[in-house]
Amino acid sequence: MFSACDHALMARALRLAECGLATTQPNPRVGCVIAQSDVVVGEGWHRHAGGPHAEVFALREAGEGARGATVYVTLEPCGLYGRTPPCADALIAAGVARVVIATEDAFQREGGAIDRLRGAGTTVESGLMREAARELNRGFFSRVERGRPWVRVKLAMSLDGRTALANGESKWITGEAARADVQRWRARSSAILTGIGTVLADDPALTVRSNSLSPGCAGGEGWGEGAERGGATRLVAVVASNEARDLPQDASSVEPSRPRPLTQPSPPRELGGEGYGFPGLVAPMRVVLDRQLRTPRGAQVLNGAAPTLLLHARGAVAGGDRFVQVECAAVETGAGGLDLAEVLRQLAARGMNEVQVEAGPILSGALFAAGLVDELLLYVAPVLLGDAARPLLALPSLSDMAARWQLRVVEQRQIGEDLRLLLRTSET
Ligand code: AOF
Ligand code: ZN
Repeated sequence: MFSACDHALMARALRLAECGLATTQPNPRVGCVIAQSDVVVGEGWHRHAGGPHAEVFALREAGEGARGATVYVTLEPCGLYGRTPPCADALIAAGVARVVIATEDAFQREGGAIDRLRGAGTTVESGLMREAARELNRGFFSRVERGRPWVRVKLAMSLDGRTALANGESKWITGEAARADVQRWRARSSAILTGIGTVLADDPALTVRSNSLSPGCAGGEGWGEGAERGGATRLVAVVASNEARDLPQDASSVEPSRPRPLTQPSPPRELGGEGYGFPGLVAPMRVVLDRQLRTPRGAQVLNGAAPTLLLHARGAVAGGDRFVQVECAAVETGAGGLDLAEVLRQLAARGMNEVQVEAGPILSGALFAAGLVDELLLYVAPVLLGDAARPLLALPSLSDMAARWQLRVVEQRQIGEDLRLLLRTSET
């Protein structure tokens, strides 16, 4: 059903979508390519919530060139009025002949975009590179389909599985490259979740220090895994030149049907990089599970560098005025503290897609034990810390191997002197 050219153009749309990795929250990352057979006439990606969708940028660039063209879009076009008008109508008005979709969008279930497009005589095909498209928006799909964010637990350990000395000293187990890498994973997250124990022990800022991020998108140095993804630039036989270019915002400046030079997509430069030096970055919200509201005055998570949410037990009282700058919300408590499933429901209700847990062994272990972890980002430093040092996770002891937590290695890589493993827990 799909040709090699279809694959290459959808791969390019996926790379474009990656440009929004740190900027589209709470919206999905979406890319779009419009082509007349194998000639790209327009392309775009979604930059930020409230702004035009990927399809609109691509249609603007294609202008009249969209008539009779094929549209490759990484997410089912919207059929509903949201913050912007439905893309289905824009595609019909532009007279495109065929729409190829990588994956459906449960959020648009009521939208009826596909039926509307077909009703207007447009060919619609779905499922090209679906897995890659779902991978790009694991968090968005998790929130929309399961009502909870995608949960990634980040941990760093020694070769012998220890995270800190017995006295709690844990700084610098991993090297600088690994610590910079963590920043990139933070940047793509909607929230960084920690516990009051970590706040009291380490006083982390949990912000994105973006001088370690490069704003280059899709496959540049800036992202954890972009480099070996994609391949559209090698596959599509329409490369006119390698010169860098900017995506025009004004359709009138575009020559229709001009072969597009398939170079690295430019980052969304028109967005200001307020405070972070990274264009358009949506600063992840810092979320602290602080049952009794013990976060001390002067704690770095209370600085104004990013939004902060303190989740506490019902009836907890904050003394003084130290939380005036941050948001506090009550969560039901269970046997072991705050109800973690409820915490995640509340984060989803606030539009959180990907949550990165950077906490100690107790909170990380409790999330594991409750079956609420999707992904483990594990840095392994080539050091030994000895028997008295602290373990990776506090998990209940098992008497039966059948009850073990089974993970699957998704990726392994060396980062500086350390190893990085990405593991997943569920079938997702
Ligand atoms: C995007 N970008 O390129 C596409 C989206 O109300 P809005 O404008 O924020 O629209 C959000 C929804 O639109 C989003 O959740 C998704 O279902 C759909 N498609 N969204 O932000 C895009 N194509
Ligand atoms: Zn849309």
